[in-house]
Amino acid sequence: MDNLLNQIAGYKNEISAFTAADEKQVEEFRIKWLGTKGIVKATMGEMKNVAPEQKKEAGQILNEFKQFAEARYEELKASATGAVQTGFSIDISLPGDTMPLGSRHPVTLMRNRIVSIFQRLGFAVAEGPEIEDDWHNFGALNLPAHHPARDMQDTFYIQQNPDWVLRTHTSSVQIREMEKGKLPIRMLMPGRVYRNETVSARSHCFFHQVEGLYIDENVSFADLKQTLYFFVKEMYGKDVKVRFRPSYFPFTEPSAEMDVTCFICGGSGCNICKKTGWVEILGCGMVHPNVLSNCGIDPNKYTGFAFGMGIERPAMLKYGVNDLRLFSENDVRFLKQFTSAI
Ligand code: 2U9
Repeated sequence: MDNLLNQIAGYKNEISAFTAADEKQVEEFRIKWLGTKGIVKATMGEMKNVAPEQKKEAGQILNEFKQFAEARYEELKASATGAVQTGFSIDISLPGDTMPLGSRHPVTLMRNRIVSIFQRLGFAVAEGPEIEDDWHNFGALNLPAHHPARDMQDTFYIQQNPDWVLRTHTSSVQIREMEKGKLPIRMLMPGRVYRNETVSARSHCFFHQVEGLYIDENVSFADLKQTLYFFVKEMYGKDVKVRFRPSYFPFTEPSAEMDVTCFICGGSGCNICKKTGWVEILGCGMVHPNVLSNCGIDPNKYTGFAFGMGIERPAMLKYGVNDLRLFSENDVRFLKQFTSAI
């Protein structure tokens, strides 16, 4: 009887210490301990060797041992099945989780459209700082101090240094490219610019523009027109007509503004074109000789053309946005409407 008690105590320790990594090991446990040829059954068989007066007590101990082994088996089974439920099995017939799709900002979408058209003509993209010094934003662009045209662009000045401004156009990037002295230049400058204007549905204190610059020997106004015709056909379709109106910019001479037949009403007159049938899309001109000299380029040898256009307005027309402020509020209800736009 003592032998049997010792044996059962040893078995119980072994059972308690056993752990199963998976269902297969649980089954191995069952066979070893509770199977028809298992240890529990074999130990029960020891009853026949127990003295008659101890049989009652031995019976209770053996039953308790059997229950102990069965309880451990149930425990092992439950935890092995639990592990499966918490992530190790995959039901490949279930529909997949949908990944939330981000979206590009409508200003980025329009910028990319514009940039990709000029890239096909060989224009490279350049970027530059948004805080500029007076020379790169104004001086080099034929806008010396007190030039009345500086008032055309209400400027934000940086308080710590009155020589620094938030750039009012990306022309400052072109100046930096020209100063490098590597010609010819065929570049596009997209970017954010700042003007001190009251924020409303129709105007904002910052917006985005794309400017272009082409400088080489013998660049003419005809090159400017042909380049912009190509842009307009690609952007608005081949049926759109174009007109140039004389204009004034300090950094170009001659200067012009370019209109296209209204792509909303087709030229018959609507609210967008103010019943004129024409929509202004960009300003342009031949780079002023003073600007070339300011950057160390000989205006007798080189000529160039430049153009500039805002991005928000064409984006508003294309995507039907009626308030400029929506572009900078980052309201996800607005932004997620562009998930499928390209
Ligand atoms: C250099 C020389 C000349 C860039 C130009 C315009 C005309 C123009 C406006 C369009 C709408 C700015 O976003 S907007 O408000 N721009 O009309 N921009 S010519 O001329 C340059 C640029 C760089 C060195």
